[in-house]
Amino acid sequence: LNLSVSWLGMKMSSPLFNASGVYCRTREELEQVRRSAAGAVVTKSCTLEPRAGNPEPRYRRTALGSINSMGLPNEGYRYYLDYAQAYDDAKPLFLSVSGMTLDDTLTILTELAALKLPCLPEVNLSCPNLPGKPQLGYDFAASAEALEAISRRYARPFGVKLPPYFDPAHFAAMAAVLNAFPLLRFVTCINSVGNGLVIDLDSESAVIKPKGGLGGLGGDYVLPTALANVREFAVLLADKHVIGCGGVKSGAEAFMHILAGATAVQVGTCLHEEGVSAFDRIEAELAAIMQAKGYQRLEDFRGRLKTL
Ligand code: RRO
Repeated sequence: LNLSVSWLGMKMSSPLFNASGVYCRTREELEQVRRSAAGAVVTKSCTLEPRAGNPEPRYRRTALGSINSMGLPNEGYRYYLDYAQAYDDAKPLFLSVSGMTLDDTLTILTELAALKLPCLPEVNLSCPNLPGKPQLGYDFAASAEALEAISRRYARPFGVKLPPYFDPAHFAAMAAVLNAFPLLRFVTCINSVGNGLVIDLDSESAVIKPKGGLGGLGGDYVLPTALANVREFAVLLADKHVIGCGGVKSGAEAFMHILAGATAVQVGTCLHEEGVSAFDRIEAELAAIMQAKGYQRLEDFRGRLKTL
């Protein structure tokens, strides 16, 4: 059985890695993912300056997943560039970038390019938790403008993290934007389902403090939405890779993401709750499913979703 993935000149021994935001803010957390069974490592989305993020409580586990309004807490991009410069592992490293402005993102990417590191950026077009700042991925014209500027200034392969879309017209509109940029080599679907409200019945209260309780949903809540986004973009972006993210907590969901067309699969809420041993468990479960179905490699079923 072979669970390795080769893509964009990189080789991953497993299709699983962390979703940006989980286990990746500090060097210690990044090192835990690097030393785990994960096939790659992605950093917390970074900004020009370090940020403390939103007031706590800002993450809560629920019966069906999680809600968060972290507010982009991070150590500032130089910290992650330093980590990338010192990084010496065959396991691919991705740098998640989420400038507060397009100019900030371009500044970070320009420095990344100058360092010539073997580290692909995943540009975050979809943070749902910055008060007063809409998710860029929901504005198709602004997304096109950002991708245009990134393609011009960075001039190297890159990826984007997308918000979930909920309508075929929006899949088509965003795909048309994305397909205009050949340097855009991968999209990660999906970020959290933004601005849900979890209410605690006993206390009659929201469960997180920022934005009156609104926050991004992850976990079981989002699996079908994540799969739909992976599937639609895998079909619409024929020569790009789709990285699946959303609701993966066992080998079953990882298998479904790959069946829907994902090249690799990120783990968020489950990793937050279980720690990096989740990678061993999920990989073993995925292997067992493949074994039972008679699949030897991920390519044997990737994208081969049946429809009725
Ligand atoms: O830090 C956050 O609040 C956050 C970000 Br940047 C993101 O992209 N997605 C998310 O669920 N939380």
